[in-house]
Amino acid sequence: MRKSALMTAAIMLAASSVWAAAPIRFFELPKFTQPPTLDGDRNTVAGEWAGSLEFACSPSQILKDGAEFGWRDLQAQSSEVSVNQLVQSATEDAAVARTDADVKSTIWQAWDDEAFYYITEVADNARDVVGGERLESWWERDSMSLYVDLNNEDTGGDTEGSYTGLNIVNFVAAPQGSSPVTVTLETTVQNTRQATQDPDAVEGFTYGFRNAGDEFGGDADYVIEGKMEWTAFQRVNLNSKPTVGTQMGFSWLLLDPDGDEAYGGQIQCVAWAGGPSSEFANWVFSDTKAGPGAGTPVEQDSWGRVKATFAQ
Ligand SMILES: [Ca+2]
Ligand SMILES: [Ca+2]
Ligand SMILES: [Ca+2]
Repeated sequence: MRKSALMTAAIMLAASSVWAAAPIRFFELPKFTQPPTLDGDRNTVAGEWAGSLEFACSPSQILKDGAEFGWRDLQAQSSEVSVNQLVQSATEDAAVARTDADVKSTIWQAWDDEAFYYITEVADNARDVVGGERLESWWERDSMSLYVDLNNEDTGGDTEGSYTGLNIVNFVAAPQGSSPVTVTLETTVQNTRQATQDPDAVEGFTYGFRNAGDEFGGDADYVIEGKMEWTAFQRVNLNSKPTVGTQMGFSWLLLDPDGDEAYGGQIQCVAWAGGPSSEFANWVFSDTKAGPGAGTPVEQDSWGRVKATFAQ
């Protein structure tokens, strides 16, 4: 499994002002030789997710991010590319809250001509998928959200509550369809975030869930193995299916309430999701193989090849 070697190859675009700029990072997104089985098992067949793009999404990773890319606010654990916004829940020890013992995960990603895929293995001390002020309040449930700038427009984020082309897909840490709120799609309509769980709107967004007990070091661990079809994104604002060389902006949000009545904390991973999508990380779609038979992961020369081919 490739430990996102490109992390270290992140390029820091020179800031044109005296203000620090978030580093603009590019990550090669390998292409599946065969799609995964969405069952919450990362090895349904040998090498199912081999060679895919891998990120740690955890409080300790944010400390590493801060050390590597700098801090916006050290005390608040806000690095230039990620932020720990976990909270101490009522039943949670202060020594546990906001640490890897509260929540930590690893995310693997790849694509093919039909869809984008990811699997995340999450260690959690308490699973909470109950509640939500509104049906679409996915931030009140253990879940994973992908923020994606489908056309790489770098305009989609939230600066003052005004959005342009932001899309979010949330999968809840419970079997798909076990409640009406397990899949939420948020899109932008007239500069406003609009959420839907309508079955027609979320068709093509599917996932498998597995209760993993203490498998990853927590007490209420779980796996989400998801698929997002390009045709589903084309119903939103994706101009065309990606091909080799396509770039898309992205960020991950790991939500972690632990019995909280309302918002219970989150981690923004790899890039800030709350800011403008120009701060998102970028996938560069590649024909490097992922999945069974992917063989030896491409190592240090991959960045040079991608950069030479696709550098802006
Ligand atoms: Ca699987
Ligand atoms: Ca937790
Ligand atoms: Ca939790």
